[in-house]
Amino acid sequence: MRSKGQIEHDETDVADPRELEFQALIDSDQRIEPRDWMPDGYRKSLIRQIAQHAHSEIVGMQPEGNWITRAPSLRRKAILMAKVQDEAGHGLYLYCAAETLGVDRSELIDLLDQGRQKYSSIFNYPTLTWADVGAIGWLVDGAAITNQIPLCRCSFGPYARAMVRVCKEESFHQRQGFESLYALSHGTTEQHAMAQDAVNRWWWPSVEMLGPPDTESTHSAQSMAWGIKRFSNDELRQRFIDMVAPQAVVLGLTPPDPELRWNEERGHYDFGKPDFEELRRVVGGDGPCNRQRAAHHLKAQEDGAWVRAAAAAYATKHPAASAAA
Ligand code: BYC
Repeated sequence: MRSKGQIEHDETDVADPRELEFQALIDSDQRIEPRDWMPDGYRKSLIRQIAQHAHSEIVGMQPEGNWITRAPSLRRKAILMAKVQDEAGHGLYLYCAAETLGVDRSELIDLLDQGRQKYSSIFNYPTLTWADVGAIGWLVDGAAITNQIPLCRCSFGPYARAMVRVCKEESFHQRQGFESLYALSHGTTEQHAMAQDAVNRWWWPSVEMLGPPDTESTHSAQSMAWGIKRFSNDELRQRFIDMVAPQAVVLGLTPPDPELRWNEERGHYDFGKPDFEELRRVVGGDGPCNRQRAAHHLKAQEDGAWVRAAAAAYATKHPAASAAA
């Protein structure tokens, strides 16, 4: 039988025995480890996706970091600081996972700063009020875990293992966002209005961040054949809507989608058409905050150069101490 991963090959291809072994591992749902042979396209695709994912975690600290100094209470400030630190940790696990594929994180970070690698569209939107922090936790982390739980079963071992801890922390982030938004929604009239306004602005970008529709997704078919992705962008989008639509009712907030309603026959929520033209524009660099996010990342890299140089010099002088740390 023709295996799923052979979709890009011509019938006349002479199969490389290493490729057959690789595909057999994928087809029997086992993990590919860094020491294993892998096709160049698989390696490249993973580096692309893991790097984009790592960059998203790091750039994703900016919109929420914007509210650390203005959180409304010490408790909210402590929670937000811990969450933003978690995102930094996720970025670091992911750069480590990418490094097992033979790249160095400094190369990836340079590619990001040169605009040659992407990060998630969602972080190019501004956080205008405190309620945006709750909306990000509920919707953005909600979309992120919908996408990332299946990645715990990704065929590449180091990526799949990194995702297990990331998903546990993201689930906690989603709950804190829900709780924060619930408090606002059930607070004063002004607080309720602020929560509703945040949901109005973050709803569609969160629905869109799961990627272009399947008909326009360039990588999905091959990534699914290789067991990198387990579900298509549209399947994940439906799962996300099915999760958050009933949660919105509990929150007492109305998603800005007049077509959102339960479809008994399908066993899913129907929803309106996301603005994929806007997604294309934002991914292409023309979102509300793309320039600000890129400039801030570059400045942080430059400002931190001396720390990296000092850490490297220390590691050279004291290799045993650095390995233990
Ligand atoms: N934004 O063929 P497609 C977080 C690109 S952070 C930007 O469907 P694929 C958090 C795509 O890269 C969560 N670009 O691609 C952190 C491709 O372009 P290239 C971030 C997008 O890879 C802090 C092109 O469009 N999560 O949780 O099959 C605070 C065609 O797309 C986007 C991840 O990164 C987008 N939204 O599927 C709070 C998860 N969508 O590369 C929370 C890992 C598409 O050919 N990544 N593109 O130039 C994935 O699962 C997949 O890469 C995607 C896209 C589902 C995002």
